[in-house]
Order: sequence, then structure tokens, then C-alpha cells
Amino acid sequence: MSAAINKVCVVGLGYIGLPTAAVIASRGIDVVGVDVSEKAVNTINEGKVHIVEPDLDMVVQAAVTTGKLRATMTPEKADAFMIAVPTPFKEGKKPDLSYIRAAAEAIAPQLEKGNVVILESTSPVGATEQLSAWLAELRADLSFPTNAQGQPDVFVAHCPERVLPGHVLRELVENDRVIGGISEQCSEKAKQLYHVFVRGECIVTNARTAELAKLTENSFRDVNIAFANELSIICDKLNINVWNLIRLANRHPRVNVLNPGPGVGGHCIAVDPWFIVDSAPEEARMIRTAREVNDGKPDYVIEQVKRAADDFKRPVIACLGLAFKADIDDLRESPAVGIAKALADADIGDVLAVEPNISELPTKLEGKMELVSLDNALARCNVLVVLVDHTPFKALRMDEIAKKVVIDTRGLFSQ
Ligand code: SAJ
Repeated sequence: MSAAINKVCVVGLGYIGLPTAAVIASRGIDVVGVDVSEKAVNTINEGKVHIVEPDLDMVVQAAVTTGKLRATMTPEKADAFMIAVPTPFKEGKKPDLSYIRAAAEAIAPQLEKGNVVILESTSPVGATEQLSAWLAELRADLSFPTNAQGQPDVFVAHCPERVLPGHVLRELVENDRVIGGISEQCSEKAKQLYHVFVRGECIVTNARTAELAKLTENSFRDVNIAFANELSIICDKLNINVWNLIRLANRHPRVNVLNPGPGVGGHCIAVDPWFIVDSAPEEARMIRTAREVNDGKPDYVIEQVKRAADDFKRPVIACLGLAFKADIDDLRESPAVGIAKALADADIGDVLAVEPNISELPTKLEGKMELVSLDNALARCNVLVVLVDHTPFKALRMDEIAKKVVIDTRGLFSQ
């Protein structure tokens, strides 16, 4: 049961899988990373990275150079398997477990007695049991916690990732981890692996509670951002500066209102609360409403810009920022991208995009707007829409924007 973990196979080398694989390898364990993208696999084997995350390039390069980390397209035998694949939603905001199913099919032939399989992907309640059932179906010669009496041949647990993009390497090591085995033995076996690289506490629970704990964390944040976004709309109606209001309210010792913005982006907070709604549609009323409030915020911003544009014959509209949050290059599920695109499609003026973290526009924006520098945008625009609070934008002086109509969704100029 407590045989040493000498080799780990990490399935999915994205924003979570790659840093996790590299950090485990940096502790001297053999890690083989698996991805369906040949390009990603080749890049990693050259000691390079295909995603932007501070310091990740150094850690990956060191792990590859020492021979502790390798990438491949097919899983290999290992002591522990970690699954870090996407769990998006499909039509009707229902969780899409097809990537987990594909990972199960890929690792099943390699499983051996004594292995542990850990699901790191954020998942709806019941997904870890489903994974175990799929593995049991694929490997009738082995016992799994969902079909074994007593100790199974293969242990299965959920340990949701909870690192913040931009701070992944620090949080991977420092954050506490919630480890939910399908049985207690599964939790203990999984904990053995996390002890290798986690300095935070590893807290053991069952798989279903671990699944809901992760969904709860992101829903908590979503509900609180929705509160701030709703406040910003109320303040506009009552002609009150929302940033000032929040600063004042937050002087109360037990109040901590978050920041309004142009909407909630990324592939976590805008997605995960729907998994709770899907599991308990009648009961999850506030969680659903928060999602609707946050999903509605981009439309509100678009209308604000359209009203501002009405004052000009054909204005030049500069959108500052396309990423889903500050100081990253990740444009996935970014409200800023949706807003910039909607403004260009509405053809109310010429749209400029300023995004210092990318060198070319994503396909869906190509031909619709120009990607320009901040100085270029400032020289040309009539309407300035702040969509992301990237550090370079924070250095803007009031005299540089004095003659523009400014729509500041991030409170950059609120002081
Ligand atoms: N946002 C606001 N106002 C705020 C805070 C955030 O509008 O006050 C917006 C951001 O601009 C962004 C979105 O919300 O569009 C999400 O950003 P975020 O920084 O809150 O979170 P993520 O998606 O980068 O990472 C979250 C984290 N979860 C929590 O903080 C509870 C992270 O720890 C998780 O690991 C990650 O989701 C994940 O992978 O699930």
C-alpha cells in the first residue's frame, strides 16, 4: 500500500499539468507527461514551454535537462497517474467529461496493481466515481474502489487543482490541498504523492466532498464578483462612483467587496459554478443568478460604449486589454475579447486593440480591428475603453486621457 512513488505519469500538459509535472520532476521523481498535441510534446522535450506562466520556462528546462521530465503522446507504466485535462461545459451548460473519459482510455492499458490514479481536473460531483467505474470497465482484471471489497488493486482519488494563473509555481507548493479518495486508503495513497512537493497542509476527505469543495471555492468568488458587478450598475444609475463606494464600505472590519469589471473570464470561475447548478438546479438559485449577472456584464459595457460613440460621427474606439485578467496572455473566455468583437461587429467606429501580452490578434478578431501600441491608441482614439488593468496601463496619466471619453470598467482612473 505504501510502496514508494518513483515514477509519475501526468496526462494533460496545459496550465496545470505542465507546472505540476515539472515541479514533481524537480523533486527527483521520474515524470512522463502526456499530451494529445504533438507540438506541445515536442516543445517540452526541447526544454521549452508552450504556455505563458512566470518562471515555468526555467523549471521545465531544468527538469528536461536533468532527464527527470519527458513528454510523450502515449501514457507509460508508472506508480501514479495524474489527470489534468479540461472539463468544459457542453450544450445546456452541462459538464463535458469526454476529456476525462479519453484520459481513462489512454491510461487503462498501463495500469498495474498498487497504482494510484488522481483526478486533478475541476469536476462535477460524482466524476471521480465515474472515472473509477470507467477504469473498472476497461480493466476487468484489476479491482477498483468502486467495485472492490476491501483494498482495491488501483486506488482512485480527486485532488482538485487550486492554483492562480500568474502565481502557479508558488501556489502549487504553498497552497493547502484537499485530497478526496473514493476510500480512505485511496486518500492516503494520493497524499503520499502530494507530500513530495506540497508544503501546505494535505487535508483528507472523500471524493465527492473534494469535488464540491473546489466548485465551492470558484462559486464563492463568482458570487462575490457578481455582487460587485451588480453594485457597479446600481451606482451608474444613482450617479455614484462605485470604486469610491467600495473603498468606503471595505473600511468596515467584516466587509470585503471585490472589484467590478467587464465580466468574468477564464475557464474556471465562469464555468465551474454551472456544475453545481447542473447537480442541483432547483436549489442553486444564488449561484445561477451570480453567473447570469456576470455573464450579462459585457452587454452592459457594450451598451455604454455605444452610447458614448453616438456623440461622434465615426469615432476611433481603443480597447485597452484583451486578456481575461491583468498581466497574463490568456485570451480564453475573455469578456474583453467579446466586447471588442461586438464593438467591431456593430460598426459604430474604428476599433483599436491594445494588448501588450500578445503579438497578433486571435483569429476571431483578425480583420475586424488593429492591434496597436498604447501610444498609437492614445494618439488616435476618441473613446477609450479600459477592459483589463494590465500594469503598463496603470502608468497612464490623466493628461494623456483628458480629451477622451473614458469608459473605465476596471477602476484604473478611480482615484
Ligand atoms: N475578477 C473580477 N473582479 C475581481 C476578481 C476577479 O472581475 O475582484 C475577474 C477577473 O478579471 C477574471 C475572472 O474574474 O476575468 C477570474 O479571475 P480570478 O483571478 O478570480 O480567477 P482565475 O480564474 O484566474 O483562477 C481561479 C482561482 N480561484 C479562486 O480564487 C477561488 C484559482 O485559485 C483556481 O485554481 C482557478 O480559478 C481554477 O483553475 O479553478
